[in-house]
Amino acid sequence: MSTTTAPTTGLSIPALARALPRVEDEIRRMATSSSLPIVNEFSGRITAAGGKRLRSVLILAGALAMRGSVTDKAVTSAACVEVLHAGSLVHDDLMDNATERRGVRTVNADWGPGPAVLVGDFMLARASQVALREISPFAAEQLAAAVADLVEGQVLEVLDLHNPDRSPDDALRSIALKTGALFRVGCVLAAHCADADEVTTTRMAEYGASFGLLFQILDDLLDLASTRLRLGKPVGTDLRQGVYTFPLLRAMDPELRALLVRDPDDDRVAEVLAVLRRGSLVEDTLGYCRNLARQTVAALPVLPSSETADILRELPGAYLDWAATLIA
Ligand code: GRG
Repeated sequence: MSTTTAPTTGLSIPALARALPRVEDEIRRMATSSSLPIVNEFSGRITAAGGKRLRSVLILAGALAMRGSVTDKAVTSAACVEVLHAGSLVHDDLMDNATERRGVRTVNADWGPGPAVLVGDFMLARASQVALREISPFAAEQLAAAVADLVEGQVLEVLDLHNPDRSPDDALRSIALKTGALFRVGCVLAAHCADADEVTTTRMAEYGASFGLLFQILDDLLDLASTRLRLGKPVGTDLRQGVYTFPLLRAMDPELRALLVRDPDDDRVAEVLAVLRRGSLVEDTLGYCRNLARQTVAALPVLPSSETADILRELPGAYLDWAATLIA
């Protein structure tokens, strides 16, 4: 989903639009804070290349909706989450042998696998350090727990590579950790920075976790049901890597199972995608996601009436509608 434009719901709100450049400044400061220029070059490259900044939008909108303003700590929280996210992408690209991310060359492609481990580690360490020093020990602890979740989610995915017996629930467990945890912690930090009460914080955590699941399931669906032209990147990558995702596992039947092989060539990938698209993959997954989007919104705490609270209510559905437009 990297090169297409995600929904910009909310960016018409001046306080939100003003806060995003502050987050960018913080990201740049953190990602280029090494005493070693070469580390700054690589850590700075992936973070400067952008990304949708969806996690930041959620954190800033959450802070605005709960407190009415975006504090420096909320800005730093968004930047820490983005730098952690980018660090995990550096490691993910290394594991996938990817050569491009966010339209720029990956660290592993340009500098090698060992340095990619180190650059990702630097980014994780710096984000944790800034969280401890500039937000709070609670924030640092929550972020560290989210990193552990990301790692466990990724381990679960690796353990199930090429496994056609992986169940949809197995896939959900993995993505709740590898993607849901960072959305969740972002919303928890937004509540923390807004001095929200415990009930509000718990509900924001549920909203974030559920949004993360929705986001990842749609990402997985697009890899199976969109096109290179619409998506701006190749499709079928999960199949090539042996990652059998939630939408595919729900569509599993004997015909599909017989087509799933290790290292499929282009013709086999095209055949699997064609079988999936002829069936109810899209309808089934979008139906599941519509329900999940409703659950996500229902998890929101009671919030004072504001434009930003409306954004938090609209964003899950807007994201789903946007993803649906990318399906062939
Ligand atoms: C040490 C933190 C750490 C992680 C190591 C590699 C790994 C374990 C975890 C991978 C987690 C991962 C890459 C999950 C996928 C998350 C995801 C949906 C990424 C794409 O997010 P977007 O589309 O990306 O928001 P942009 O580029 O828009 O920010």
